[in-house]
Amino acid sequence: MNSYIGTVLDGVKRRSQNEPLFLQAVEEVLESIAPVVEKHKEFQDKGILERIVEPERQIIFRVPWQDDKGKVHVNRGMRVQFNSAIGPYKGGLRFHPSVNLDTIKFLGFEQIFKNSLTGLMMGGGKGGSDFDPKGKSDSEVMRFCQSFMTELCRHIDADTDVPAGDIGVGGREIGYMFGQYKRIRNTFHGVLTGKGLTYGGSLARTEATGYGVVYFCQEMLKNKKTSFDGKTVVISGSGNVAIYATEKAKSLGAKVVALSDSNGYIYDKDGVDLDLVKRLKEVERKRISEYVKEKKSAVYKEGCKDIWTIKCDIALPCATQNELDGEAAKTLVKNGCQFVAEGANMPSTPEAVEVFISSNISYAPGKASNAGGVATSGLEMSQNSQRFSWTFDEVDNKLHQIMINIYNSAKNAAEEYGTPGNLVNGANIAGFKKVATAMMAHGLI
Ligand code: NDP
Ligand code: 2IT
Repeated sequence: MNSYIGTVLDGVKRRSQNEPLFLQAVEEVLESIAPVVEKHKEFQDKGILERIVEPERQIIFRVPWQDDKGKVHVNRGMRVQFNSAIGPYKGGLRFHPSVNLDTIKFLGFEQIFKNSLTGLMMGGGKGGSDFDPKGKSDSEVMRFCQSFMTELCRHIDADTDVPAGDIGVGGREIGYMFGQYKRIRNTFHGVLTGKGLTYGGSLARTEATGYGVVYFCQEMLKNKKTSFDGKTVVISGSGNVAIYATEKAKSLGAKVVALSDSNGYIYDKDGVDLDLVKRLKEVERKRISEYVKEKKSAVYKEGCKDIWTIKCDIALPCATQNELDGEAAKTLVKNGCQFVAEGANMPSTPEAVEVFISSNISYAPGKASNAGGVATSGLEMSQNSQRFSWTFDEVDNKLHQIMINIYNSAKNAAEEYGTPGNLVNGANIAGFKKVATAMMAHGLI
């Protein structure tokens, strides 16, 4: 390993011993960018790597709220403003009981390079809370969101830091948080993305991450002179990303046979009934197991990991980090899977990534293939600044072109730096170069 990178990594290990996810994300990026660092000695002279692995600012705060019975609860809220070299901090908010600073730091770090790849002016940030929206009433979710924003609103602004959704944060939560921001700050501007269409949201933002994953995968398929048509697809998760990846894959002629949640997965040999999934998950907020009660052709299995044992041509992990391990990757490859594009952030463990790369299948890391969500958030910001809104097709066409551009940037960077076909290296290198160049221009800050 390059000695500069080795030293920086040792520093991160020393300071972040209790942050395994953050370390995992940093390790992958630093390994990938070694050839760039070799070529640009000035990055070492100016301490670019030491700076890029340290957030510019971390905000951690108390979020007190009352449930419907009047009982007081306290959750922890946080926002990591990681890097603003190329634009205002931008990235989602995650509400899930597993959330801690490690989670938010890994997501914020990934976001720096993802946002850079989109070609838009967005820095990297992420936030969230260990609040669990599952099983809570609308009023409880509203009170939590209002309390969360009462503190967060001091730290964000349309030109400073623009949060959006992630796991556990969708249109409902964004609406409550926007309302509270507007009330306290007395300004109506695009401080959040993923807003409702009646108050500044963008058409196609709901669909964007899932559609974007499929657009990216379409480029991988084209590169191998094939297409989605007639392919069997397995998608993990059944949330926002999974649902719209399913929709787009189906519209291109693929058959999506499986979806999951954290309890288990469904297998429908006839192809999943998306209208039913949307009703169960988006409207009724039920578990995916309910699907088999209404669809007799399908089976439900407890435990989400085994979804990767289903034979498929294309796998799209769209649930959460480290959901696909080395064993699962080997099984997928053994069963003939040729394409893996990540909708989730860091869903494949390092061992799984190694299996995909060494077996020469086409593999896209999340920071490239799931960038369509944040890219369309960037388009929402543009529309808000213009006080204007574009049609669904205008936004969708821009999203599609951005995904093609990201694919080409990653592919070309991988070739230029000596690892053709390795989109992990390509995405990290292409994302890093722009941010590093901007940091150089800004001097030591
Ligand atoms: P949602 O909350 O809409 O859905 C999350 C899905 O993943 C649910 O099916 C959930 O199941 C499942 N899931 C969550 N945690 C776990 C877990 N620990 N084990 C197994 N399954 C789990 O979130 P999104 O669809 O928005 O996000 C999914 C992934 O995509 C995340 O990694 C997110 O960071 C990433 N992403 C999202 C973007 C967006 O625009 N929304 C943009 C780019 C990336 P359950 O209901 O049981 O919890
Ligand atoms: O991981 C991600 O890119 C997101 N959750 C979307 C972030 C955004 O600002 O739209």
